[in-house]
Order: sequence, then C-alpha cells, then structure tokens
Amino acid sequence: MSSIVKNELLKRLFEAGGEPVSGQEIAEQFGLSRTAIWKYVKELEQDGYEIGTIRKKGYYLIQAPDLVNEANVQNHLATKTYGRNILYYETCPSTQLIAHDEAQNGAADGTVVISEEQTSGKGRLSRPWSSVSGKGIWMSVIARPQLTPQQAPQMTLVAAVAVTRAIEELTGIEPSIKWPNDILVDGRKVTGILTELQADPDRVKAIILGIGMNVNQEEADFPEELRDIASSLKLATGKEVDRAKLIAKILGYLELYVDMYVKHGFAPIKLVWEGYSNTMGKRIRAVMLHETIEGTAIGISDEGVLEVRLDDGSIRGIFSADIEIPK
Ligand code: BTX
Repeated sequence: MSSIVKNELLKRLFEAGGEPVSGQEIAEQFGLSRTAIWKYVKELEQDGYEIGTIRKKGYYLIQAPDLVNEANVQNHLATKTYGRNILYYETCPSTQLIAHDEAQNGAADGTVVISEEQTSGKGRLSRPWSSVSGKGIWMSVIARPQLTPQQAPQMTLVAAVAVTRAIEELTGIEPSIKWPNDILVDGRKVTGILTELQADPDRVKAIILGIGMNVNQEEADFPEELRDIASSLKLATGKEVDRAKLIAKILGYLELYVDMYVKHGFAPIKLVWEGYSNTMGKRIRAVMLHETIEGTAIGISDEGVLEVRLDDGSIRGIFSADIEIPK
C-alpha cells in the first residue's frame, strides 16, 4: 500500500508540472489522513525530491533527483507498452539475470528492469561489464515479439538502431554502430547490447535485451583498462545527460522499431542500420572463437549476418565475432 500511495503522489506531482497538488484529495482517495500523506512527502524528500508546500493548496514539485526510477522514467514516456512496467533497483548483480527470472515467471511484454548500479554486469561470452552507480543506464528489456527463433538474432541490430537514434535525438551527437552491437562515439564504446533468448523450437517466448550505456561518467569512473576504449555521452558532449529522459526515448524507439520489424521484416531496419554503420566498405578483421579472418565488410544480409569479401573473392557470412578495423 505505502509504495502505491507514494508512487501515485509522485505521479501527480510530475503531471502537475510544478503546480500544487492537493494532499487532501489524495488522502480522501486512499482513505488516509492528511498527516499520512505528509509523511509520504517527507519520504520523497528523503529520496531526494525537492517539494514545496503552499498553504491550503497542497504540494508542488521543485526538482526531481537524478534517478532512473519508475516515476522519473515514466514522466517522459510516450510508449504504449515498453516501460509501462518498470522494476527498479538501487543495486543488483545484473539486470539481465533478474529479467530472465521475471520473463520465466510471465512478466508482460515491454517490462524493464533498471538498476542504478550492477555489481556483476556482463557482456557477451560472460565478459564483465563495468556499471558504476548513478552514472549510466543499466537495463534489460523483456520483449515478446511475434517472431520465430531464427528471426531473433536481428533483434540486436533493431536495438542498436533504437539506441543510436535516441542518443542522436537527445544529445545531437552522431554515434556509429560497429557490427553487431557496439555503439561508438569518436571510435570509443559508449554502449553495448546483449541479446538473449528464451524460446521453444518454433516460437520466441521472450527476448531479453540488455542495454549498457555510459552516460555521465568522467574518465576516472572507468577502470583503468577501459580508459582508452570506452567513453561516455558526457565526455563526448561536455554536458550532463538526463538519464531518465534518455531511457524513455530509447524505449520509444525500441517499441517503434520492434513493431516495424515484426510487421515489415528486416529490410527497413537494415536500411537505417547501414546508415549508422562504421563497418561497411571497410577492411575488417573478424575475431571468432576458433578463427580470425580478414576481408572487406560488404553488407549485412536479411538475417543480420555480416557479409565479408575475402581476398580470394569469396564471400563469408559471419554470425558472431568481434570486429576490429586494422589501422
Ligand atoms: P561485449 O562482450 O560486446 O563487451 C564487453 C567488453 O566491453 C568487455 O570485455 C570490456 O572490454 C568492454 N567493457 C566493459 N565495460 C564497459 C563499459 N562500461 N563501457 C565500454 N566498454 C566496456 C556488450 O558486451 C554487452 C553489454 C551489455 C551490458 C548490459 S547492462 C544491462 C544488462 N545487464 C547485464 O549484466 N548486462 C546487460
């Protein structure tokens, strides 16, 4: 009960956009005393919300803290489904693990798990993902699109396009995508995407899209070994970025592009993806688990597979690899 009232109060404060909200009305709606509502206001203040009081009129929001909780994100959200259910943590080992459990337990399409910090964030092949507190976006989206398991790998590219578009729109910088899942600014990684699948042989049950984005880190916030290869939006723009607003924008584009993929196939996504790609037409080295090859990246197929022309003229399709662009 307590968190329901608190969330409702916060929602009303946001919706009122700085105008006073009557404590009396909320008290009546929930059958509580005005003192009880006042206690929730105090709790919100302890959470970092600055709230003013006008006698006989009520409470108004002066400023929200820089948190990526449900209320702050939903305040900017314009989606139908994505982000309508948000599970928020101050800290957790990995949002990806929580999202897997939630998906298994029937969480709705578009449910999002967000944490201020991850203590064992992971990338592909269980590589560690640095996720310092309060500076980035560490979230996992549970998507349940009508796709076959064969269509699932392309979701990484769908997500990459959505994230890139959102960054571009909110910050004005133009990131590029390195196949399949790195989003780079000035050649440094600002975002990684991890796509995992829960499926029957003929049907996708859930796709867990893990998105890790460096937003407001300073150089010193990165572990030493990442300082030359990673960057943040703040380092790139010189400005703090509103993480909650950015999450809402990512979810908006994610909903749009996933819908487009389901309805119209991969072709329209591929066009947008190729526009952002820094890999096409370049000589690349693809480092795979058991093999490394070099050649020219010539495109991606409708399955999202990277096509590389080798020096003998033959064409190889790469399903999964780390791509390097030799100097
Ligand atoms: P990846 O395998 O492509 O990238 C992992 C590699 O990236 C690491 O080996 C390291 O070199 C580098 N790296 C680690 N942390 C960072 C960072 N913060 N910024 C830039 N480079 C870094 C990419 O995997 C997929 C990452 C997904 C992370 C999200 S966060 C929410 C969700 N929960 C979770 O545990 N993982 C996902």
